[in-house]
Amino acid sequence: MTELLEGFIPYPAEAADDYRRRGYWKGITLGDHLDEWVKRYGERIAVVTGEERISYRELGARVDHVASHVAALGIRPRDRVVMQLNNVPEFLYLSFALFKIGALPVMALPAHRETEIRYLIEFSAAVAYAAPLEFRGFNYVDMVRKIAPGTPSLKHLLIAGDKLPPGVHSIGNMLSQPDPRGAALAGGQRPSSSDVAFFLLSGGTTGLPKLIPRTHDDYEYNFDLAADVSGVSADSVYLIALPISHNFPLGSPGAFGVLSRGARVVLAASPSPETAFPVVERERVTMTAHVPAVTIQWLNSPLREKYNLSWLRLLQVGGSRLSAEVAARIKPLLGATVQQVYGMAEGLLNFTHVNDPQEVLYNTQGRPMSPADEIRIVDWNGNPAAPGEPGELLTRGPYTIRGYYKAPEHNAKAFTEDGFYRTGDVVRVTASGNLSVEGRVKDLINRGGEKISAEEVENLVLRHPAVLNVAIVAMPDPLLGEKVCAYVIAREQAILSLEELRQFMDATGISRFKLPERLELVERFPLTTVGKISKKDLREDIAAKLRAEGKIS
Ligand code: AMP
Ligand code: DBH
Repeated sequence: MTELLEGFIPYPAEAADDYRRRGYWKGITLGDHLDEWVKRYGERIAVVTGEERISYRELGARVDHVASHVAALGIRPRDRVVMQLNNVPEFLYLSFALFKIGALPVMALPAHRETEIRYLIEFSAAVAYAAPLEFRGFNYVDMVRKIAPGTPSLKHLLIAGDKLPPGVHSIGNMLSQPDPRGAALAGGQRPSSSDVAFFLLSGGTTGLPKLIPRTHDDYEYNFDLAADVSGVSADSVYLIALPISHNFPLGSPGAFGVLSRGARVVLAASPSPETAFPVVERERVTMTAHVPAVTIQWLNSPLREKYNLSWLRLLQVGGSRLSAEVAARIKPLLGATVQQVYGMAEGLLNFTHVNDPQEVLYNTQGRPMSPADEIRIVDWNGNPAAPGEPGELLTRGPYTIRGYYKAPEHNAKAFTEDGFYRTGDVVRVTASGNLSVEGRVKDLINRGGEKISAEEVENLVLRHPAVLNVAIVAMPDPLLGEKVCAYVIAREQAILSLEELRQFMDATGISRFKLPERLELVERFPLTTVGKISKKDLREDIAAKLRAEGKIS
């Protein structure tokens, strides 16, 4: 389509021409790429889920079938669809179906709850919502039914699972019912490769998640190059244990990069050793993506001895900082080479390479994957940091966005005038030329890879009648890296416990991983020289307390 999606900031024409000329952008939509893979890899197995093995040919047929069904429902090019499917094949059928008709998935995570989902449906004016009926004891249809009366744009519920309640569309049934309008696809308006294909979510620094528009061209380059850098071949067997809608298991190289090579995607319900190890053994999994907390679980699990994990070649770890000690245990205990991945849904991906020396593999977060990735490291004044000194990482390139969707005010702060994304990460270039992630400028808590905006949590805590003021900070945690700690000044006479605060917040329907895990009641906050709350002092305070209690070393 020629007209731009409203609220989308495209790559400037000159940069786009350059990326095309240099062959980074191939000018092919994700739906057309899938057709190509189906043609090329036909009867090879594309997806394994439980006992079921789905060939490329079958995957292609199911995608087309679902595409005609959703088109027949009236879902049109550029309509937004909030997708909250977990690691089930329906995720792949529906996302590619939507890419084909040019409708735009908004990739929510299974852990999101009412607050986030209501916001995403409202903000994107979504016409449809897709989810499992139930996952980990939570009923997504009940949740969206609470939301729906307040979101008039929402017309269709597309649900995966058995025994569905009336009034929802079963994605499973779409596969078994005759194709309503095979021609819908051929006749419909076809998306162009420079259009937005879908939205990822960012941890965000202010309030609720931001929508990250990824185009067909840029995302294909993203997973194609990531597949090269992580050595995906037709024989690779890639386990998806983290939530598939996250950029890491989706496209770094993730499901899409693996499918682009004729290799095999194995879906697991959870990364826990109980669930994942039997699958790794049975399916002879050769590579997977972890956050550090999962790696630590795998390394410490007694089940490691019970299963044959010897096919595992490559363990990608990212999302939050992996400690060198943990990195060094991976090869001896799991037999796999570690690949550190420092990535972001906004674009830039950094990788260590399997042949790097141990010093690089264990102590750095790798280097940008594309020769066209531009990076700058700047000091507090925005001037280039001295070589080897830490500073904020800014980046621009053929797969890094130029702006969040419909967020002009935030974009003015999050991007430089010449289009660099301010990552908010403090990094340093090591002697080997790799990046070391040292910390953050942004006010985020990174709970084992889940990014939590301090401001979002603060706004919720402030609604509690006993709370006069609050500051949310990260507290160190040996397993997850960081957890949420709430410093609260209570109103006079008021009494507040952590349990009560958590229950109050839980009742608002926020994701549970965002709830404070420690409450510190104080009479005043430490202030900076200009009179702002000094979160630095609060972070040091809680770290000292945890050390004194023997909870961290
Ligand atoms: P998001 O922008 O929400 O996709 O989150 C990306 C952020 O996660 C990055 O900007 C980093 O702060 C953090 N991150 C991702 N990978 C790593 C890693 N390997 N080491 C340290 N931090 C990481
Ligand atoms: O944390 C992230 O967002 C992340 C980490 C590793 C990511 O988006 C990625 C790889 O693609």
